[in-house]
Amino acid sequence: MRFQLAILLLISFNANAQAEDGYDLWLRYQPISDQALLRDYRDAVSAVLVEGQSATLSAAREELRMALGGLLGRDVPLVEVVEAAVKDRLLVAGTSAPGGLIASLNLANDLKAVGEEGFLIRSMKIGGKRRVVIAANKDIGVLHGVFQFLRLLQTHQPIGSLSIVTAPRIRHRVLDHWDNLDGTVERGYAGFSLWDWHKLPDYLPPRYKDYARANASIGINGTVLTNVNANAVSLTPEYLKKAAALAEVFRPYGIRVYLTARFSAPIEIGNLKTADPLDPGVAAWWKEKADEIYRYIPDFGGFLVKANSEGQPGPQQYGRSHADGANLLADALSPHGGIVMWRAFVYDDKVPDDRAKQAYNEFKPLDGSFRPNVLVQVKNGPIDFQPREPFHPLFGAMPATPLMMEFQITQEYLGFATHLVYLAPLFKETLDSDTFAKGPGSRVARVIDGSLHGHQLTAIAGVANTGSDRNWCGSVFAQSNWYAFGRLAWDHTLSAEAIAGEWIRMTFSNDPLLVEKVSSIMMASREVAVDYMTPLGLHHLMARDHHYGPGPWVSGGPRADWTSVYYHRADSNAVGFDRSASGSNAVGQYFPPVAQLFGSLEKCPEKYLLWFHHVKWDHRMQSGRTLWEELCRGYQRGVSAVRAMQASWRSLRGRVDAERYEQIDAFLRIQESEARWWRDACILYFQTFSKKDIPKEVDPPSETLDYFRSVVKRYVPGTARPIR
Ligand code: GCW
Repeated sequence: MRFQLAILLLISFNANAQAEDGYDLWLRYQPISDQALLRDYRDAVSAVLVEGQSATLSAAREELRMALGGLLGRDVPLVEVVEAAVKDRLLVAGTSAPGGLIASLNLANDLKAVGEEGFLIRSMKIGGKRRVVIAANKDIGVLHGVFQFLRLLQTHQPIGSLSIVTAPRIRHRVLDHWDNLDGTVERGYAGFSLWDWHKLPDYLPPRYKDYARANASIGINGTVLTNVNANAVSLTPEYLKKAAALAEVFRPYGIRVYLTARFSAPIEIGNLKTADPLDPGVAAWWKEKADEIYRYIPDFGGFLVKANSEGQPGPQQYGRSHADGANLLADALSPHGGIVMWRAFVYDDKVPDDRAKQAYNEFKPLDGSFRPNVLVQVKNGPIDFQPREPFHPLFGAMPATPLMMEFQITQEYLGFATHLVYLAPLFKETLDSDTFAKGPGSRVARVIDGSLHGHQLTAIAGVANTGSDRNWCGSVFAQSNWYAFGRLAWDHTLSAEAIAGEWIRMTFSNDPLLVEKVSSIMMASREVAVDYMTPLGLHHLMARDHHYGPGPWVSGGPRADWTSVYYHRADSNAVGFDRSASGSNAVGQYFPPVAQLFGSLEKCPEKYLLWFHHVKWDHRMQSGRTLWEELCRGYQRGVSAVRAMQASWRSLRGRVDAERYEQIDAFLRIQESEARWWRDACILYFQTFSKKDIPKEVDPPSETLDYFRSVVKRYVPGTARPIR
């Protein structure tokens, strides 16, 4: 008896643990406990009719069945024809394909606004009955609409008089996986790759479908399966079959597969002597390769390419330009409708110019020379996904070329998965920056969505933070960054706060106190990380190679532009990189009002101060304090804020399931201790230049500088490694 009880307890304990281990992401569909709301929802959706037949519509049905069953605590009948449920309040979803109920509703005009992937959701009276209608032009729009409707229920929104019309503002909304064929993930902090290449194509675990569901629920419609530090083997038939199997799983969810193309593939897997883009044999090889890929994957999206950057092969090896390289691949893909996403992340320590200027110098002259199916993929800032960067000067500077955004969702420079850093404020900061390319209002978002320069081909990519960890992203809060990327890719006008609110409600609960506290934590968190890592425009201070923890002293080694001293330029007088007209003149790459703002020591926003200026330690800041004092206080503010985050989280004990609560609590402890590590190491290091006392309101360092310099971290996850 006792034994049975123990087993029972064990089972129920495990069941609870399983239920909240983070696997379900924001698609938990937990029962709604607010009885009034539950009655309302049950009343509004007592049956569901999804019109039409396709794999995508089956996915919509399956999602509705599962979600409504969970949320409403009972099975909601899925009916085939409207008569069967005529007495009930019905949810109707579908396209206006002839013959159906939706076709009879005269929505044609409204549906013009929703394009191929968008949808409308409307409360309507049909035959005297109240109905919720989800309508779209294409099946995938119906699926997106279903997810949006479920989001309304998950976040406890009123659904009595709905009138939603939405379409994505950006056409290709893509996750870039830096996943290697050996299962490792470059800059991945959530275990190994999601793609089990070894068992593909035969074994397709449920996780692949759940990945597609999660992406579809936030409108992501593409996935680059392989690392930009590419391996040509991924283009061999053996691996194309594997990629095709994934594409098959993702297809009903509207997600296309892309691959990275290693520029030297014609040599490595094609036995050619050259990869010269102007060589007819090379062009023929890529054409044949593209044809072959489309035989395996008829809706293949195209190629993402990193060329002539950080040791990757590229057209410049043959004296050709990036445009020559991109156009070669574009011509191979264009008969099939594929696109090339050609990265602008190029810099070379042999070039005697500021690294921040090199992508612009290289690409701006090529404006207008790319094929129509090429996008140039630009990182949000001119260096490399730092906690804060000004927007990349290429945005707005290449009007004749579609530029796409590359954000990093994985937290390479933001403490990895254990630091709680909500990235929507970072994404928004870039998207909302005004380039002044065509006068005021020329925001980066308008470059990306094509509206500024009239481009139809538009795209945005996020470097994924997913992996084999049960919770997908290495931590629950890291999931919010995947979520936020997708939501902003769909609609960059959404606010970071609104997105956080949705995510919190779906991921934790609708408990108002919890929503408020977690939202405050999240909204502050990016600024907090900037404070304890790189305040006032400092950048690239992290440890060498693995980028884990502080390394402001990093110098020497193979390349100057991989050291910290290259970027902070501290001396006994001052600190910061002079990119003004008297320095590298990187400011000159921006349009005049921006160049003047950034270029002036007095006017430059203090958050970018040391990015653009070499500033004296006793320079007076807006606060009246010296730069040195402000720097130290910034570091301290960061640490104090993490402590406040911890306290706020702890006040929520009991409002979150124990498993996730404890993990988050433990991760916040890690974050607090690493924030101190950053603060102490950086302040002590910079003090060797400023020779000034540490202000008294700053906690004294716990160790000596020698100690911090001696810290060696081994086997750090996500570290780049040879891929061949
Ligand atoms: O941020 C740097 C990373 C590299 C990465 C590179 C890139 C994939 O440290 O690991 O390589 O950027 O974006 O190409």
